Amino acid sequence: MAIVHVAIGSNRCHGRFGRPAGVVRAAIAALPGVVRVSPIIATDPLGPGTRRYANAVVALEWTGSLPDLLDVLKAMERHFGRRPGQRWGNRVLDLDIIAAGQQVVKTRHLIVPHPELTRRRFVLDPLVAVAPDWRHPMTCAVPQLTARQLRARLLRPKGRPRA
Ligand code: A4P
Ligand code: MG
Repeated sequence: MAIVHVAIGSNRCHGRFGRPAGVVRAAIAALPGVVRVSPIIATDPLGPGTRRYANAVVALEWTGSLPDLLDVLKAMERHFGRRPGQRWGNRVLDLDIIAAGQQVVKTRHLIVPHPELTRRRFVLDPLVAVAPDWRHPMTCAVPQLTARQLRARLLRPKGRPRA
């Protein structure tokens, strides 16, 4: 059994679930094995999106493989009405596997930990809420940096050395 962290994003309304925060709430209710839930936060779009996002991170217990979980997440995105479109474009639901303990996966279809995780406040803020002490298995620092430390590093003004 692995604890997997999944990031949830939405910046389009849904006919039944309403505004993006309602879509995220519905996705949290539909995901299997959820054991921890971050607050749902409103964030400015990164990339070509034109609307604000609702973002959250959950921890879930998963007994299968990570590719199987990705299949479940992609099926859920389709079920919520997501249609293929522009990369990073507006979407009703985006589900990304952020981390799975210390597992590292690099295939054509799946990269874990998510490669953009360390650069995104809309992922690190809710990740810190559910797993502040999770350690990124691939940072160069020894010991490897926790979610809380990665967030502090991202927020530190550029060029200012650590105290
Ligand atoms: N894929 C590889 N690794 C993973 C993983 N760890 N989790 C592959 C999920 N999928 C993974 O994803 C494209 C392909 O990535 C998948 O088929 C899968 O095999 P997608 O969801 O179809 O397309 P996408 O989401 O447009 O692309 P991508 O690169 O996943 O974008 P991101 O990283 O999801 O970013 N701004 C705010 N404020 N909040 C957001 O949530 N999200 C994005 C999308 C852009 N700007 C945002 C937000
Ligand atoms: Mg995605």
